[in-house]
Amino acid sequence: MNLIRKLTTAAAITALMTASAFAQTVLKSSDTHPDGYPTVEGVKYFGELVKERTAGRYAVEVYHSAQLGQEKDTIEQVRSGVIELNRVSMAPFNGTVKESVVPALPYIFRSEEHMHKVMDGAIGDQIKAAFEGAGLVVLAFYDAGARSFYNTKKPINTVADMAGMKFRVIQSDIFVDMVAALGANATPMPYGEVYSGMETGVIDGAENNFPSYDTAKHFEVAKHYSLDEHTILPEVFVMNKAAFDKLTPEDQAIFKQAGTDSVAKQRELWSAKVGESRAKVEAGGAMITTPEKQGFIDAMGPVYAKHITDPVLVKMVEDVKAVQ
Ligand code: GTR
Repeated sequence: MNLIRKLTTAAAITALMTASAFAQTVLKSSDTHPDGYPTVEGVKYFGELVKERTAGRYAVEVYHSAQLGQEKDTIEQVRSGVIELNRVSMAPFNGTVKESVVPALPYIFRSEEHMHKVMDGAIGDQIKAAFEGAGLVVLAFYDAGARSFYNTKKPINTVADMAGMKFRVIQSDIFVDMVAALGANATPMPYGEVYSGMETGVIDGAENNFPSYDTAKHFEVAKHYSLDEHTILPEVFVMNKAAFDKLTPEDQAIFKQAGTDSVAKQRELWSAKVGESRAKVEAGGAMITTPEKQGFIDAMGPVYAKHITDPVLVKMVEDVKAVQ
């Protein structure tokens, strides 16, 4: 009797374990960066929190290193539901979600603290609401520091040094027009093609933060990094809205909270990574210069004049500036 009871209990436990194992839903998330990069780790941390808080019913698998494709393609995948999650930059959404233009504007933020205040507050909520129109739920805004120009040819000290140079930019018209306003030429292309583009001379340079310049090994071919810090462009971690809507209200709250909780973790990893990458690229031969930044700021008038005409965006820009 005792033995039978023991066996039955063991069988019941096994059955339960099997059932819960089968009940687990694994959500796919994409990232262009390699394993260990702060955004990849931020999403992994989100996944751990979700797994813990749903008692293992949900788990997240991060396909890092562009395993699922380049950023623009993976945005299509998450919008159509082929994948449930995605961590990308804000800029490739500029043509789809008009409110995403504002944080991508050159010199809109005075500092990273200013950007945090904006994205963590009412304007951040306004941008989140706008993403729903594109079939996406924003789970987090992550840090990506400041983007600056780098190139294979020469140090850039003033706007005049930019004349006629050819830069790869992230896939957004704001960036194309920003480069034009500086007297240079912009070629939007996928991130994964930038290294060879610079190596073969198709482009003279690109623009990014230190961790990307480091981990994509761009510093190996483009030694001149000029700290013009034209954007403090946040990253965005999104979920397919239909997949989110299928969750129970309790699980939706868990996902949202895990997203919020992963921000602190990502920001902490990010600030450590910036210093680490800067040291690494300098050791690798990169020459970092601080250009005359005011000239870059003053050249941005046409970008604002062209892209900030919609009253909603005009108001948003004013609101961002008013955030202290
Ligand atoms: C990085 C960003 C990536 C990608 C890349 C790019 O800073 O983290 O998501 O957008 O820039 O320039 O394509």
